[in-house]
Amino acid sequence: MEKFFKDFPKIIYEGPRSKNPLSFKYYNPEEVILGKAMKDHLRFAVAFWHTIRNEGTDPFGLPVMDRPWMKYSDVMDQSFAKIDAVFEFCEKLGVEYFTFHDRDIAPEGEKPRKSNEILDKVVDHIKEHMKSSNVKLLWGTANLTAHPRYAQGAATSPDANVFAYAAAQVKKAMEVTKKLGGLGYVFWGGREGYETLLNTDMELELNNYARFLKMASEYAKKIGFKGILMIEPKPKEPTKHQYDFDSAHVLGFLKIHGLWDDFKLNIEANHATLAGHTFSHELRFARIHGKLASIDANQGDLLLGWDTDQFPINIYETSLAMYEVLKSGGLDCGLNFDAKVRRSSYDLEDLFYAHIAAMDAFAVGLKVAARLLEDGVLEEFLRERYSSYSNGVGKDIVEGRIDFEGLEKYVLDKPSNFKPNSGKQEYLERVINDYLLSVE
Ligand code: XUL
Ligand code: CO
Repeated sequence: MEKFFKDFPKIIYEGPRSKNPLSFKYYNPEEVILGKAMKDHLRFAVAFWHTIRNEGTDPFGLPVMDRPWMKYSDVMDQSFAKIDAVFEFCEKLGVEYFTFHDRDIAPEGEKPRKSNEILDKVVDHIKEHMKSSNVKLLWGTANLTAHPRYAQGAATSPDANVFAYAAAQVKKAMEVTKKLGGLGYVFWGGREGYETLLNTDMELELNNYARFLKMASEYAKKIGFKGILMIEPKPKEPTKHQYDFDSAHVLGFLKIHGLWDDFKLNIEANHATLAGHTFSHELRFARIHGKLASIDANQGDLLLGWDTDQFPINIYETSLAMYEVLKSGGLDCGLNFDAKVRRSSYDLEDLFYAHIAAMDAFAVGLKVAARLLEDGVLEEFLRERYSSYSNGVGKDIVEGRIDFEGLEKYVLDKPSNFKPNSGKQEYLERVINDYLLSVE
């Protein structure tokens, strides 16, 4: 039954020439690209916390968004209404997945036992919707940042009681994610970090974080959860230094602590920017290590040093991102719009415009990336650029057949003024623009 979005049509593909702002110009869900439907390449998800729960508060202002599902005085009625809203919104938009934190969908009770009971009621309501809907859960997670007990971290809190509260919360969140058929479960180290080393036992905190993650992974196996466990890197915010800084950092951490086989990565574009990387850098690093599982699709603002979580519309970035996704053989989960409309975009229709623009931006990205791959332009260039490693001394290096002495012998009587071929960056940048400008 339509409750909140009655005034909106079902959003459909109308092609690039359509003037209808409530239609897709490029996202054509059933269109087959490289043997797979667009919707299956992309697996878009609506993020509950931004799209349903966010009312536009910021440190300087009150709620400004008129969200009819937030207007219920009874807290359970409101929780059910929020679920009704997410299903209705996804169905109208033609998005098949959503993501949530435990405390997005259900309020906390006075004891963890009570919180679990409340959560179960809401999860049952979700299950009811799922019986008659195509909408599914991409991944679930726990909110280990909002409550005051987590003010100094959760798994890395200085207080073991907090570690226990966090463990109980994640245990339950994993159970409900399994119950709802989630494709994955995300660990974002919300306050797992520090403000000052003066009061921080970094060694204990890092070891505790690893202990926590190991317990989580063991529990997932114990309950037969088949989804992917993922860590979502972020360098800072809310803490000054977050332990899950970036892909390289997290993968090193997994290796050091014997967790390599237990986790993959959920890469967020804006977190890459905060770490001083491009989005594609983070995706590439994850991909070449076989760890690219999912994406939080958003974008930051290069002029602002915080996590602005804007809807992704930069087609240059989405194209290079989808290139990494295709090279990776696809995502285990999908593209979650961890993105919010600006505070001044408070109409319900702004939620549609934002998602439509982002879905079209990734559809363009997918098309461009598929053509780049089909034509093999970048791959051919790389093959050529690194060709000296396919034979002669290069092959000996790669295959471990030569040492420093052999290499010295190889160069000793060669001319000193050797330099490799041009890197041709501008040529390649133009190639990418040509592909972007000819997308159909
Ligand atoms: C915070 C962030 C989170 C995670 C899930 O920056 O990205 O919302 O995606 O906890
Ligand atoms: Co995120």
